[in-house]
Amino acid sequence: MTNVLAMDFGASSGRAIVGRYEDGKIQLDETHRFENGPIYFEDKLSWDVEKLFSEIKQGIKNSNQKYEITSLGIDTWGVDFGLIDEYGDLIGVPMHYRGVNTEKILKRISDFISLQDLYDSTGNQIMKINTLFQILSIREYYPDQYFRTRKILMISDLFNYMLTGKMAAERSIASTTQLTNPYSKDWSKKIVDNFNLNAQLLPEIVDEGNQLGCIRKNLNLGDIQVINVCQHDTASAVLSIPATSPFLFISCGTWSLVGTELNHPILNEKALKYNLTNESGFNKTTEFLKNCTGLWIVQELRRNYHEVGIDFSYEEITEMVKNTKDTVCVIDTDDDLFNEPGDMRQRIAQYASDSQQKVPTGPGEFFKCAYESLAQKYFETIKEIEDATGKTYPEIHVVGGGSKSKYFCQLIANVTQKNVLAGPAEATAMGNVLMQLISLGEIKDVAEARKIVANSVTIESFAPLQKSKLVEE
Ligand code: LFR
Repeated sequence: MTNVLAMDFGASSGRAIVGRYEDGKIQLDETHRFENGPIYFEDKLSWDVEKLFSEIKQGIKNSNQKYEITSLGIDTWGVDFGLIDEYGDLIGVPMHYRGVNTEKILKRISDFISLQDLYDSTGNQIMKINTLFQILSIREYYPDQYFRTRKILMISDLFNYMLTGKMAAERSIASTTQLTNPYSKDWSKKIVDNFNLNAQLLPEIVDEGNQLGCIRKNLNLGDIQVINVCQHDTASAVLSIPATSPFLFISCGTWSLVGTELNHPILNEKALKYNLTNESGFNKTTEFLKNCTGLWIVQELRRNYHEVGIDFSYEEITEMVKNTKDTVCVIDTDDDLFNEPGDMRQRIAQYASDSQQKVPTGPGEFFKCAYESLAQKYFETIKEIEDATGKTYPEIHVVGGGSKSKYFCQLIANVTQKNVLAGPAEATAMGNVLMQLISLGEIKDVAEARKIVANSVTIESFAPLQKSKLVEE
């Protein structure tokens, strides 16, 4: 039996999960869970790096107490990073993308490069949270910090550095920066030059599976190898999809990443028009996808009710939604209005009245509006992906937390009129574990890894109800 540790940083919580591999199957065991909400630092939403690093150490200790751990990998969401000074220390506190203010910088991008050229050079969907725009804002508003910087490390690379003392940029997380070339998947010289950035700030890119080094002895955490897994959570999630032929996926957590896996990027006019992104997956595959808002709105609604003393479980939410027979308004879940933390009921109400729709009343209607609007967004995005790739796909793999809701999976199947295959729910942790096992030589390659997932978890299938039947309902 081989035990490896996946540290997964999600939007509300971080977790230490041990993957136990034996007899062609993987079992996951959560050994530590902690809050990962942003903190306010000098009025800016930020990463609580010191606290999170002690949670990583706690996660390693708990896991070591239960099992003999061979290696460790860290994954996080994309785009956020820390700045390292000439002494190897972190400058200030890394900003959290939900609080960044890059609007003014974005308006001036065309002074440096046309949007078309920016897209062609990086393949990335233009989003105001992208690392490139965050770096440019720091240079503009905090020049003292920018000019003291010697290296820029994405958050998962930063934690790896704190554990091992080694700096590197893992390829999949680097591909979320809008600073990499979509073909070579290395740093884009063109972008670095156009924006007058210092190329020395960007660490060497390493492939997933690279063994970065052992945890520093003085941390007293044992002899554990740190492996560069697919450190972008989405890339780890896609790696775990037990598909054997081309497929669509929805990696459904706080964000919903709706896309397909290709062996080349797509940079045609349609891809630009639809704002689809090309990011790097395992073995330099391309994840051709759209970053859509995901369960974020549902999570915020839950938090809104919690604040007034009402705690809804997901089961209760599903019941309420099913019992809400009236049609509800449809919102554009990607509208900027819903980006930041806040009262989603008030924002949904505003959206509904601005768009001359019926304003929801009561929790059932608010939650139903969120779920139905998400499913509608997936449907539209899938049409865009099929149009840009020129292919149609009969099935969608839904992975991540959202795959646990039978109601939601059935709704997605009905709205998209495609079969939904749900699971694994712990896709990110599973992908993280798989990459470590591949690196350690325990699993041959990704094809074998995906078979192991199929052996290890139950994949539930949802066939769409025919459109005519849906109308009758
Ligand atoms: C999902 C994700 C997306 C990325 C977004 C922000 O967790 O990593 O792929 O675009 O978070 O970084």
